[in-house]
Amino acid sequence: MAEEKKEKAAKEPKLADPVGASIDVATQEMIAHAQKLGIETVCDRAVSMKPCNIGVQGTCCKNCSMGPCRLPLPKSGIEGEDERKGLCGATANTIAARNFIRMIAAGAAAHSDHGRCVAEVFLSAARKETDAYKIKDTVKLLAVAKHLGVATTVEVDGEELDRDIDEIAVETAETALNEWGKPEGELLYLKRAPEARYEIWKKQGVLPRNIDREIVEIMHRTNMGVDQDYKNLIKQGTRAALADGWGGSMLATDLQDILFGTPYPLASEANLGVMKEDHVNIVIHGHEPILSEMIVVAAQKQEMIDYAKKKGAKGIQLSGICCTANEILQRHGVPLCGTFLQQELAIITGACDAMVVDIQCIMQNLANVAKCFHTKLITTHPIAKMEQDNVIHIEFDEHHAIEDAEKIVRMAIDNFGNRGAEVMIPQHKAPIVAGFGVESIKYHLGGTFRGSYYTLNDNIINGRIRGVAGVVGCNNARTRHNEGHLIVVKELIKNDVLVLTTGCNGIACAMEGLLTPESAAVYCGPGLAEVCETVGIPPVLHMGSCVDNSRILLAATEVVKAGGLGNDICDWPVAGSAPEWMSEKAISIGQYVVASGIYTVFGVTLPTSGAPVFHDYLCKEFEKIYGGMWDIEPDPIKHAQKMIAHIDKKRKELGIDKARERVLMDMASRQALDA
Ligand code: BF8
Repeated sequence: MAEEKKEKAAKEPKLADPVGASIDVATQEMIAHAQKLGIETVCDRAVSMKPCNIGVQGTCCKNCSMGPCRLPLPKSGIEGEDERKGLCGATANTIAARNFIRMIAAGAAAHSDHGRCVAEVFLSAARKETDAYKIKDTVKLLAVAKHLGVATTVEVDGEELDRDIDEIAVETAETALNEWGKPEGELLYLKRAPEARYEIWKKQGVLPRNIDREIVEIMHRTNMGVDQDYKNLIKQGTRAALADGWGGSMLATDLQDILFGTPYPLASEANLGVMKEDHVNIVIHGHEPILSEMIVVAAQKQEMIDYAKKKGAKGIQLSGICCTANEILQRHGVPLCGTFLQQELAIITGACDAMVVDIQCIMQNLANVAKCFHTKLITTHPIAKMEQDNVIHIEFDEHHAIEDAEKIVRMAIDNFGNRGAEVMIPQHKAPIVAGFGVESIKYHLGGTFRGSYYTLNDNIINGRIRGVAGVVGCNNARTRHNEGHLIVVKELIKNDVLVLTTGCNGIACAMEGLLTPESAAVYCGPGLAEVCETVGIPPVLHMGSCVDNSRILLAATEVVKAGGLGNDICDWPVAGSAPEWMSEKAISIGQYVVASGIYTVFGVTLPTSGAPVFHDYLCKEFEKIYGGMWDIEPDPIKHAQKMIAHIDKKRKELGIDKARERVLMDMASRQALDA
C-alpha cells in the first residue's frame, strides 16, 4: 500500500496552485482550466523544476570545456579573502561579470537586431521598393533626420529651401543602417543625451563606436583567457548597453514611428477576455511590428471580414501578446490579450484560431499546447523557427508583405470551423488608455503650440508630483504573476510618483485598470491625482514595448532640458524598476538605464549575488561613476519604498523637498493654515 502510494506520488506531476501562480483572476481561471484538461503550462513546470542555485548567483562558468566551473557562495558568506576560483583561476567576480555582460550582449543584440530589420524595411520603403510600407510620419522623419545629421534643407541660388522628402528618407535610412557597423566614430544619438551625461560617458571611455562592434567585443572579451578584470568587463557591458538604449532600441522606436505612425493616446482593452467566442481570433505575439502592422491591415479589409462571415464568424478579433501587443496597441488600439506568462493560456481558451509569432519571448511549449487544440501556430521569422511538426512556417517577406499577411488571416478564418466543443474565454478585461510617447506627453502638458515639459517640471518642483518612475519588464514564473508589478506601481502612485511603463509591466497595469484617467482618484496620492485630473491623463503612462524604453530615456532628457531640475538625468527625482524581470534584454535595459544616471531596482534575483565584490560595484560604486546604480529588492513594497527614498534624496539635493512637505499637509493642517 505504502509502495503504491509512493509510486503514485512519483508519477503524478506537481501542479501549480493557480491562485499562488498569478494575482490575475483570468489567469487563475485559465491555469485551473488547463490543469483540468491535463495540459501543462509554464506555471506547473516552475513548481516541478527548481532553478540552479549556482546559476542564480551568476557564478557558473561554462565558457570553456574544462568546466563548467561552479563557484557557489558559501552559506555562511566569505570571511577574509575570497579564494574561490575556476580551473583557469578565474575568480567569482570575473565569472559573474563575464556572465552578466554576456546577458547584456544577448539583450542588446535582440533589441538591436530587431532595430536593424526595421531599418532595412525603412530603407526599402524610402527607396519605394515595396508598396506595403510607406513613410507615415514626415514630421518625425524630419526630426530624426536632424539627429542623424541628414540635411533637411538645400541651398538654391543662395536661398534655403526644403529638401525633397524622399531624398531625406533615403539618406536617413542609409545613415541609420550605418550605425550598426560603421568603421569609425561614435553613435550619433549619444548627443541626444544631456551634455553632462555625454561627458560622463566620454570620460569613462564608454561611448559606443557602432552597435554590432560592442556586442562582438563582449563575446571576445568573455572568451576563455581574455578580460579578467570585472571593472573592465562591465565597462564593455556599459558600452554595449548604451549601444542598445541610445542606439539599436532608439533607432527601432524612431523608425517604427516614422513608418507606422507616432503613437498618440487611444482607448482599448486588456486581458484574455478581449478574445471573442463568435469571432475568428488571431493572436499576434512577439516583438517586431513589421509583420503585425500588415496583419492589422489585412484583418481590417472588408473582403476578409466578409470571408470570415461566410465561414460562420461574426468578424475577426485581433489581439496581442507581449511587445507585439504593445506595438499594435499604441498605434491602432488593438487590444492586449496578455503578458508573457499568458501566452499558453490564450491557446488554452480553445478559441485561438491562429497564433502568429515572430521573435523573442515565445515559449517553445506553445507548440505542445497548440497540439491539444485546433490552433494554427505560425512562425514567420527566418531566425525563429520551432522544431515541433505541428508548427507552420510562413516566412514573411517585406516585398510581399500584404500577400503574406492575407494568407495568414485567411488561414485563421479557414480554421474557425475546426474549433472543438470546449471554448473557455475568461470574462475579464479592463478598459485602457495607451499610446503615450515623448511627443504626446509634451502635447498633453502644453498643447500643440506650447508643447513643453515645463508643466511636468513645474509640478515636480511644487511637489504635486513627487517624482517619476519607469517601471518596466517581464513576468517571471518564479514569482507570482503580476503581483510584484502591481504592488510596486500602486505603492508609487499612492506616493505621488508618476509611472511610465513599457513591456509586460504595461500590460499588467492595463489588466488592472491602472491605465485610465479615472484610476487616479482611486489609487493616487492627492498631488498626483490632482495633476491627472487637471490634465486628463492616467497616473501610469503606457509608453509602448521594451525597445520603447528609449522613449523613457528621451522623456527623462526632456525634463532636464525644460529646466529647473538640474543638468543631467541623475540630478532629478527619477527611478527605474523591473519587478518581475526574466529576459536578458532586461539586463541590457537595466545597464543602460543605470549608466544614463537612473537608480534602478530589480525584483526576483540579480545574477551577481554569488560575487559580492562585483555585486557591490554595481549596487554601490556605480553611483559614484554614473550617478545611477543597480539595486535588488524582491519584496515589492520595500522595492517601491527604496525608489521613493531615492526620489526624496534627489528632491533634497535640488532643494525642492520643502515644497513637497507643503503638499503633504492634511486637510486639518490646511484649514488651520487658512484660518
Ligand atoms: O521585450 S517585458 S517578457 S515581452 S522581454 Fe518579453 Fe520581458 Fe515581456 Fe517584450 Ni520585454
